Amino acid sequence: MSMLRIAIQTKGRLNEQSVALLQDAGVSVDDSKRKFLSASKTFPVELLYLRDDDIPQAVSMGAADAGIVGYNEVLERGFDVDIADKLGFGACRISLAIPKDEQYDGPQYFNGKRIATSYPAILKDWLKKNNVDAQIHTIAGSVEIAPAAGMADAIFDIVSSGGTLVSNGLKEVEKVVFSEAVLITNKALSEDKKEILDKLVFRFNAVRDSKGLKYLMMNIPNGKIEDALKIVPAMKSPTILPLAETGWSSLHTVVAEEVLWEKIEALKEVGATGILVTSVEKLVL
Ligand code: PRT
Ligand code: ZN
Repeated sequence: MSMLRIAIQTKGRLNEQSVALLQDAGVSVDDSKRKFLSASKTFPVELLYLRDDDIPQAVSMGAADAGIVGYNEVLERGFDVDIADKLGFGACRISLAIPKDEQYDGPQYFNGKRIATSYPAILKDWLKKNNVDAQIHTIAGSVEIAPAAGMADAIFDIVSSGGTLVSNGLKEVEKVVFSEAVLITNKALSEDKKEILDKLVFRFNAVRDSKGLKYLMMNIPNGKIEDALKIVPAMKSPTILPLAETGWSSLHTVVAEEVLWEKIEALKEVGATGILVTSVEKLVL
């Protein structure tokens, strides 16, 4: 039987969430005896552990059928792969930043400047689009120290909270690319591998759709059901079950976590009792 080979980051920022997402989707791999390649016993997938830099190429060559990697790497490397899913973690942007006391008046600021980056291809493209003539200095790590070290006038680097820029006396002036972890796939997957991929993407969606949702159960006097439903509009039609006690029902529904407390308060107000909240693990819409 076919197996879908998925490349994930060996270690680093995306490793843990990639493994967690796969696990939530029913693809568990014995992590204790981790080799560079390990097969799941629960789903026809094997994991190939690579540096994130190498994942787009591995997928475009077919050394892996799919990969989980930052969109920033996919864009920079320029290999021809498909993006099968956006995974909702590893969010960041690639931005231009300059010393904080400099006056910034638009892209032309960078004319004649030296810019340090690990993303030369994306930067080159942006400079060209904006008609800017600047020097690109490609460096592998610690790009943010380049200006203070006198190696560059500006940087083009990944930003998430912005804390690293601040602590290096820099300010973000252009947000060029927004990125998150994506599932990339080889362009020529066999039919049976495509079938595995489709199942996996379906499961990823179910995991994502359940994020931040709570399942709510309560007892409610029959005369108040209508009021309650105004507070918690159900996804399709709500589940309402009669209770043994006449005149009362049990109402079940799903609500977003951020509005949970206000919904509970409003439901109590209309007479709901015995309100029980549990988490939603998967949601298949
Ligand atoms: O070893 P390997 O080559 O596999 O890993 P790596 O060191 O090249 O990459 P890694 O693990 O640092 O990041 C993997 C991916 O995580 C990146 O390609 C992005 O898609 C994503 N990501 C999300 C980030 C960040 N957020 C991030 N903040 N990658 C790097 N950073 C860096 C950023 O450059 C800055 O220096 O973290 C620092 C802190 O950022 P602030 O703004 O929160 O201070
Ligand atoms: Zn890397």
